[in-house]
Amino acid sequence: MKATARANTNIALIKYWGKRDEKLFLPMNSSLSITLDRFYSTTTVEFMEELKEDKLIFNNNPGSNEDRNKVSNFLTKIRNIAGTNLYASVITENNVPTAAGFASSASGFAALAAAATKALGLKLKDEELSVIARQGSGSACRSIYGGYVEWDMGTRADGRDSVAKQILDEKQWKLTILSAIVDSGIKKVSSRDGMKRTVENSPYYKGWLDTVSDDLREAKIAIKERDFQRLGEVMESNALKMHATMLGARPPILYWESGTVEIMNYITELRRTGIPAYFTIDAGANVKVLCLPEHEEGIKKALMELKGVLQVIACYPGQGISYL
Ligand code: 2P0
Repeated sequence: MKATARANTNIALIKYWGKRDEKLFLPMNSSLSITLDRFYSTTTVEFMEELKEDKLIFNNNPGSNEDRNKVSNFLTKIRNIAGTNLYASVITENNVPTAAGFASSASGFAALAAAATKALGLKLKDEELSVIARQGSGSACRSIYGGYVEWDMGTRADGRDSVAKQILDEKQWKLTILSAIVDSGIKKVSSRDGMKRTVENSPYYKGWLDTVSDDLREAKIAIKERDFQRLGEVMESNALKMHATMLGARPPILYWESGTVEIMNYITELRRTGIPAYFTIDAGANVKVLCLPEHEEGIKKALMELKGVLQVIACYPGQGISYL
């Protein structure tokens, strides 16, 4: 009753921001992401008769109480599906800069869902696994698949149709995603709390909901036609809109650091010189820059020279869940 799975993290081009059901992790809008090849979580789950509670080892350390509770609550959902009450030992290695605007919860819960369900002998389709992973962390439902992935928000109250699907595999369009790390500290407001506050009281949230499905439609057309400029423009605009909703919340949420703004200005300038590149920012200070592989080296070098940038890592579209 033991299995190990690896899941890559993903970066949203069209963001998930806001829940309509917090218990089931049902989103207010559909979203679209690229699974990245360089950042991943590897998780081993073993269910054992002798355990009196779930055990967690996270990057060679006992996890925090909060992490343990999240993992345990999630495992209970899987225990209920499998009809078992055995506790498990969970050992997870995160090759993701945690809590710095990289979605470590996406790869973490995708790997945990895959390892735990395999350890219990459940034979699931990718879509069923996606629905389960979603209930650990919304963005985890996208990390089941490689390449370009859409998470359909669904309409059902039980969440069975709120599921991700691959729209293009990782080999079908090679783009570069440069992850620029400007602040590796613990972020100030979790995305969970940030999105909740925005839904509750930002007057701009309505503007988000009114336009995000058009953004998604446009991004899908751009991907289908391999139209880089169109994809970049809608991605960047969508990220800025998401951050604008947070600035309108009370108290406001600002994830950007000076290095964040430096990169945004640099990328905007770069486009004026005729080089296409676009940025996106999640619930943190780091910036991901989408560019064509032929421009990757030059842009990476220039980003490294910016004052507020600590590190730049090049990623490409990566694969979905694998079992080790
Ligand atoms: C995304 N983010 O689409 C958006 C954009 C951050 C900004 O999904 O509460 O860790 O666990 O469902 O998935 C990060 O939020 O939140 C996220 P929960 P999650 O990638």
